[in-house]
Order: sequence, then structure tokens, then C-alpha cells
Amino acid sequence: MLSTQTISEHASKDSCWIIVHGKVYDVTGFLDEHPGGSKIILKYAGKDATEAYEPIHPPNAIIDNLSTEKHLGDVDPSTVTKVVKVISEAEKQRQALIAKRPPLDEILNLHDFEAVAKIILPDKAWAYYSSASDDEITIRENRAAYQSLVPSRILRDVTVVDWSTTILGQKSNLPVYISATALGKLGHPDGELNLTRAAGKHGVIQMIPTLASCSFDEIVDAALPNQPLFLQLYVNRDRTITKRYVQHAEKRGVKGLFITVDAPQLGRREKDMRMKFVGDDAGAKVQENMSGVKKDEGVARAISSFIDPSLSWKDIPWFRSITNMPIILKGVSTPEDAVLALEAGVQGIVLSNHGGRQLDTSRSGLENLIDIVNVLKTRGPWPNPNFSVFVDGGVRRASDVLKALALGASAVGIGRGFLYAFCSYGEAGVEKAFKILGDELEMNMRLLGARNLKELVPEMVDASALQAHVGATPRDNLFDSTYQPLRLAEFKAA
Ligand code: PPY
Repeated sequence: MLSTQTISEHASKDSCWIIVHGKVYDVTGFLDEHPGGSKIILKYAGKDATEAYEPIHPPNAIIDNLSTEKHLGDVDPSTVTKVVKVISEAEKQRQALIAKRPPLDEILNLHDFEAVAKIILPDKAWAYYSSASDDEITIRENRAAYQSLVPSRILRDVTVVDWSTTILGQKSNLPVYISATALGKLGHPDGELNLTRAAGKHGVIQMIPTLASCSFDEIVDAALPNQPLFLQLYVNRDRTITKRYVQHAEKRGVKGLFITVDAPQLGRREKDMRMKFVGDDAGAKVQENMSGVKKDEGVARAISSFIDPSLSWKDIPWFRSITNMPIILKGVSTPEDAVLALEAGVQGIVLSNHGGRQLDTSRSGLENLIDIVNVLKTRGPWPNPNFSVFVDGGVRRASDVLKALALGASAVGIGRGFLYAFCSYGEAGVEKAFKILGDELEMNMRLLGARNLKELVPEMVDASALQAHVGATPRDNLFDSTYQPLRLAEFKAA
């Protein structure tokens, strides 16, 4: 056992020990390899880093990344001075707001979750989750695209409507899956497990993010025995790490591998970058201009350097050789790439612009869907049972979902909609989000005149205005301007 006195003597870049979850690690040799740069680790040199470590890393990240001789043992608890945790004024206010949230039955739609999340999330979490790249044009386009119109068919006996489906061969109670969003513990202590548990209860499929705050195994362990799960993959520069991860996922029963292909470099999310993730001054003194110190660029950039920008079409056969899971390319936006994906023999694509967080001014997935389906129709059977086309980005209403399906999508991904649901109300929030979508699906299908998803046809969407690109207004509070918002004034003043 190591005393805190001994540990505190290793507080420099020449000998750097840190404590995480009561264990001591020698991270000296890891400083330059840390994806988030050495500066953030050095802040905690000789100290307990658990609190900073926890929301950003899965519990076993440090164990897996350091060879066993760097695991130095337990901290001697008798030497730990109990620190009375000082709760900041801002945090006290936040807790008070959480206690006064509107009751869940006042939440009527997915926008409402976002309105609550914006108020109760710590600034850093809100900035990271809500940020989009550059001028945030694409994130707005993603919503605007769904304002295309739907003509209804009438007198079709819509007493019974059914919106269940299969996604990559897996049964799903919604034509919607939970798309990957990273770092769930920034917004709720249970992080992604809120999604796993709710999805299990309601027969919805969750895509596990590579950069989840919970470990992959924690998430799979929280799932029901045959609950289908997908995996989102950021491909590591070190392919042995990727291979191990993918094969482990397959062994644990994951049913689809969604390889992110639109992020060779992370977009500039300026809202996030302004948060100066590594800039607060709560730790050991750090010399400026130290070599290997990363610039202070927000949560996402701080941890993105492991992603391999050399990923290319040449890698697809390698993925095929290491796994039998269906492979889906997440982040396709052109007919040319859709055809290349089909020819490469993958099982599907996600028409996605990464929630507006990557290439700004790229078109919405819904808009790309029309052109891509037209081309795919010339290249084989349509719908193609061996090639699924998914869409994500900006989906908040069942009417959005139905439009995408009518235009040819197999299913639709929702990321932030569910993320904000658990940030505001935990697992119950996610369950409520599923219920809202189910209720909206029932009503919209009746009003459209579609009794099941097969009856959704392109003629049900008037997409003529979809490419109009009406100049986007630079506001980020769509939830506040598209409908009568939840009454938040009293809640905030409480
Ligand atoms: C994103 O933020 O858009 C992500 O996809 C997750 C992420 C988080 C941190 C680094 C790289 C990617």
C-alpha cells in the first residue's frame, strides 16, 4: 500500500503517479501518448485524478492502457485526509434546478427534453453535446429538411397501425435506433446505461459509442439476455486495438458494426472549444510551453487524436476479414460513395453529417436520401434486402421518421433526442421519449393513411421544397422557436 505522502512525491513529468479509483498508477511513460495530452494528467500528478477521469473515460481505460508493472497498488486509506468536497455555487444552483424540473408528464415532445437539458446541464456538457461545426448551418439544415410536406391518404381503415420493424435482421419496436453520442456521464451519472436499460424494456436498439463514458462491457452487462445492440466504431491508428475491440464486441453478441467514416479530423465545434476543457486551474502547477502539451480546444478535440485519418476504402476488406457482423458505413453523403459502399460489399450506409458536427454546410441526410436512393435503384434490387440505408440528423418527431422511411430509409437514428432525455430525466426520460415517438407514430400513420411501414411510399412526401435551402437563421434554440415551448420561466426562477 502506498501512502499519499509517497504518491505526492511523484508529481512531475519525470515521475508522474496518479490515483484513480483508489489505485495508484505510474503514468510517466504515458504522458506523451495520452490522447488528451499530458497537461491534463500533470494537473493531477501526485494526486487523486478520479473526479476528472470519470466522466471522460470508461472505468477500465487506464487499466487497459498501462502495462501491469505501472499498476503500483492501492492507496493506503489511513493516509488519505478526508477532503470535504466543496460544492461550487454554480453546482448548488444546478442541483436546485434539477430538483425543480417540470414533472415528466409535462414533457410532450422531444424538443422539451432539450429545453430542460439546456438549463440543468453543466456548461461544459451543454457546450459539448449541443455544439456543431463552424457556423452551425448544417445542424439547422438537418431540422429544416424535415419541413417537407406530407399529403394524406384517406378512408383506409386505420384502426390498427403497426410501426414495428426489423433493423439489420433484429426486431425493433420502433423504426428508430439510438444513435451513438459520446461521453454520457458529462450529462448524467449513469451515462449510457440509461439508454441500455430503457431500450431493453421497450425493444429498441442502442448503438454503443466507442467513446462512451461507461465501458463497453458495462453497457453489454446492463442489457437483457437477448437485447440487440449495435456498435459505433472510431478506427484507431493502432489497428490491433481496433481488431481486439471489434472481435470482443462480436463475441459479446453485438449485431452490427457502424464504422464512422465522416470524421478523419474532428470538426471545429467552437461552442465546445470555448469551454477550455483543460484550462481550469484546479491542480498541480504545469509549466507552460511544455513539449507535447495539446492546445486547449474543448472536450472533443482533447480526446480525438487516436482516430485514424488514413482510413480508406482499402481497409474495408480488412474489416470484413476480422468480423462477421454486418458492416455499415456511418457518414455517407453522396451517391458516388453510396455506390462504392455497395460495391465494397458492406451491408449498409448511414446518411449522416454527424449531427452537423463535421463538415459544415453539408446537406442533410434526408436531402441526400432522395439522390442516393435514385442511384441505388439503378444498381440492383430496391429495396435491397442486403443493403440498408439509414438516415440520422435532426430527427425529433415521428413525422420526420415517417418521411425518411417513405423516401426509402430502412430506419432512422436519433442521437441528441435520447441524450437530452436521459440528461434531464435519466432512464425514465428515455422511456418517455419512446412513448412519445410511439404515440406520434400512431397518430401520424393514421393521418397519413399508412397502416404499416410497407405502406409508406415516396408519393407520401412532397419533397419539392427540400432543396430550397432557405437561408438559415443563426439561432441555436430551435426548441424555443418551432412550437409553443414548455413554460420554463417559473422553473428557472424557482
Ligand atoms: C463527436 O463529438 O461528434 C463524436 O463523435 C465523439 C467524439 C468525442 C471526442 C473525440 C472524438 C469524437
